[in-house]
Amino acid sequence: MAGSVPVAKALADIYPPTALPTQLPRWNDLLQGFEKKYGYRASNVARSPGRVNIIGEHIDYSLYAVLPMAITADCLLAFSAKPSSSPESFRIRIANVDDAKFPAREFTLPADGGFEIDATVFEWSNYFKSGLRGALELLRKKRGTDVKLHDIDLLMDGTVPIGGGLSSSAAFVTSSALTVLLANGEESVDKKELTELAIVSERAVGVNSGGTDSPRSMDQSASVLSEQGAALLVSFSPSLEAKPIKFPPTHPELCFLVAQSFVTSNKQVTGPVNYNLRVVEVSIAAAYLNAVLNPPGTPLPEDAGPLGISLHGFHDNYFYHQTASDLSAPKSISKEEELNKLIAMVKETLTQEEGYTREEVAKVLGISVADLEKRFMSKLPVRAERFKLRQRALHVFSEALRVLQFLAVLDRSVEPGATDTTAFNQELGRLMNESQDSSRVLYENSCAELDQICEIGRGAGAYASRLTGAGWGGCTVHLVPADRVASVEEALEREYYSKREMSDEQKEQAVVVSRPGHGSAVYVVQ
Ligand code: NG1
Ligand code: MG
Repeated sequence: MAGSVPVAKALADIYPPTALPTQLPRWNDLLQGFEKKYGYRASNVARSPGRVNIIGEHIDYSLYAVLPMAITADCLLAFSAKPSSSPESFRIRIANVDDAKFPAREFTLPADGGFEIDATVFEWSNYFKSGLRGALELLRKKRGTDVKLHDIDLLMDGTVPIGGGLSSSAAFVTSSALTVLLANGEESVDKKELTELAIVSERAVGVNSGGTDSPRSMDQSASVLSEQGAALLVSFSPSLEAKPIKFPPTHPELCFLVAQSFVTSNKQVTGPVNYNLRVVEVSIAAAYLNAVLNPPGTPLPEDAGPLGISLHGFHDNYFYHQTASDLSAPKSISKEEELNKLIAMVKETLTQEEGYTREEVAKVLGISVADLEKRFMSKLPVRAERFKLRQRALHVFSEALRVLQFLAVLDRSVEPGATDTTAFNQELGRLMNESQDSSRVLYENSCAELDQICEIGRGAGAYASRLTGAGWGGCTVHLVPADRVASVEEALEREYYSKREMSDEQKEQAVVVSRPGHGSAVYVVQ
């Protein structure tokens, strides 16, 4: 996770060879556009990609590791800077190649960084401002309060679809912060610092917060820290860590195809019956298991976090270790074995398929219904008669296990003599398909359209098709051999997209094909 954001002298340092024919003209247009707009040439381009989660869905807020990757689609910010003429303020001019949709903005801001960002309205330049504010804080921390700030001119080109579950926001915020740091004289930017500042900055914009404070850091981590040809294992405990996991060079034919469903699930509106309800359900399930399986009086952790409930509930630091210490098995049992044990315990302990009422849960926890609601549902209001603790817990533990199994397959496939790539791909595919089954049946975060898209993908030759991101609509990811990409795209068009009313923009953004790509980079214009 250490090191600086790489400096690129050529586009080949940023994209895989297959992407160059489309990227070269795009970059030329961007640089020419900058010169035309501002009357002089850009000095640099800051670049951060979008991301897609390959496997590990709805387990980040239980603090289990997830496996996203950076995609080719990205946010580019061409920029140039000069020292501000005033010590009290500095000027930002930011424009977008799509100026009909994202009109140019100009603002003069106080040098002390004390400016507001109105998160209640959608304003595209807010994402820049939030990266800017985070970057200024870091600069002041490093250099003291009297940093001499620069005026910056920028032109943006973003290809990550907005609201498509590919984290266009993280791409925009990280490239903005990177720009501001470089424009203000940082010679190099530490990747870890950039990631951490972007996580905090994006929270401040407040958009897409969905009412939860899950470690959404997977987005910024994947955008900044990814390496070409590798997925990124993001783990959250004991602290945020990210480790590139290489796909074997013998898998050149593997592509990830991301297909939108164009069913939208607005977390703000549907949270009480989907995303937030799941967060509450897993927290209650952890408390229930704790009460039944751990010695009497074992408390729930006090550091319940900003929600006032424990998002740590399922993680090894808490329930899992305490329970594991009760087991006769030696401490050294593998994580896989521990997860398997947990799955078995859930099956024995949480037997009610139909779910649990508030009264039933409260009784087992030894608290009143009012206390249960206060403890688990006051910060995240939910609407539910019954909580499906068994199914949600089984999903979390089995999905965490699948992430480990996915890593193990990748590990085996890079061993010398491992030549049967098709067998490995099929195994990776099987795990991703099982993830989809678990989402559909146990976590119930799929929907008819996502299920249909997955069936179409698999039918047309994908090794795997699953929803990615929160679900209930949104986006799917397909593991596809390169020679089947066209057939999967055709099948999706014929059997899904052609049957829907779609705008031209949606048609353009429906499918994105990518291999695991580079994270953030800065390009120096020659
Ligand atoms: P998406 O829908 O890609 O934003 C959301 C959460 C993730 C994770 C996934 C489910 C936000 C911003 N992100 O992802 O942290 O919980 O759902 O795996 O809420
Ligand atoms: Mg986002």
